[in-house]
Amino acid sequence: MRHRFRGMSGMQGPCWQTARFRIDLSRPRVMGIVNLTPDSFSDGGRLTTVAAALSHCERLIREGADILDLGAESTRPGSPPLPEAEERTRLLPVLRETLRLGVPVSVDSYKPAVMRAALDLGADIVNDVWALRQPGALEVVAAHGSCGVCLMHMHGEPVTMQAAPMTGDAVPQVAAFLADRVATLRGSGVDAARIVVDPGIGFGKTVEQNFALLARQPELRAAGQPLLVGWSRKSSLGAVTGLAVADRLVPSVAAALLAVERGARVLRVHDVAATVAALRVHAATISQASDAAFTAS
Ligand code: HH2
Repeated sequence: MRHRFRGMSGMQGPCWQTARFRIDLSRPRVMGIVNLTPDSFSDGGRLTTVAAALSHCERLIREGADILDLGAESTRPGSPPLPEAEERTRLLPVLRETLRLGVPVSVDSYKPAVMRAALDLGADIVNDVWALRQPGALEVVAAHGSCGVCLMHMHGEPVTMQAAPMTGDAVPQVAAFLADRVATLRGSGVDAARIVVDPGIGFGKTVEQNFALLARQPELRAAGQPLLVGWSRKSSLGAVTGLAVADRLVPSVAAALLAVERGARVLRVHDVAATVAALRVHAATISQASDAAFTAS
């Protein structure tokens, strides 16, 4: 088993503590999306067997994914909730296999029983679009002691969120929500190093609000935690480019890079290879910028 993160002793900068790995966030990390769903908005119905899912995960890792995010229920606007038993049936057999791949594995679920089952199997991270607001969810994460958690902002719920999106300036509202959720978790004994936050692009927000969250992303630092963002193939990118979901690679990579420029530390993406290539360009630029600064001083 390869361990990309464990054993990185002397890690000084930002990091994300997860069940098996302490992820160094001094450089941006790529979280590869693995949708085990029949109905996800951009890639549903592709990974219908454990073998297909596993081979997709292996491909994402070859392309440079630092983290895998397994989701069994679509949260696209209008999607109905999935029964818990069905979510477990889709998720757990794939999780069991992917935990052998040597990278942190995140589970995209808001149901406490599914989170508990995934953590019992050894999942590293809970990625919750409800930010642990479902009854019992916070207790599951707090009781675990070391898993990582991503707290995402969502206005309303998937079934109705786009029918009645947020009103007013989304940025301070999202920042306050995330800061409040972080404080609640900290108050329940969850160590700050375990927590990242996410503005929830597309979750009950207008196109303008989503882009305000990108333009003014540094204001979200008020939550005091590393930022994860998920722009990949989202409809706001379609709204400003006119491109169909299958053609949103370039806008997705552009948004990811803009987010990194504004401080994002984890990018949740479908297209890992292209995102990793863009990040290499970013890293090469950053290294020259700091060299220049060093030479000048
Ligand atoms: N977006 C989606 C699902 N989970 N989790 C986080 N933390 N941040 C996000 O932006 C986010 C998320 C929706 O995207 P996708 O998984 O591609 O689609 P679907 O929900 O239809 O499966």
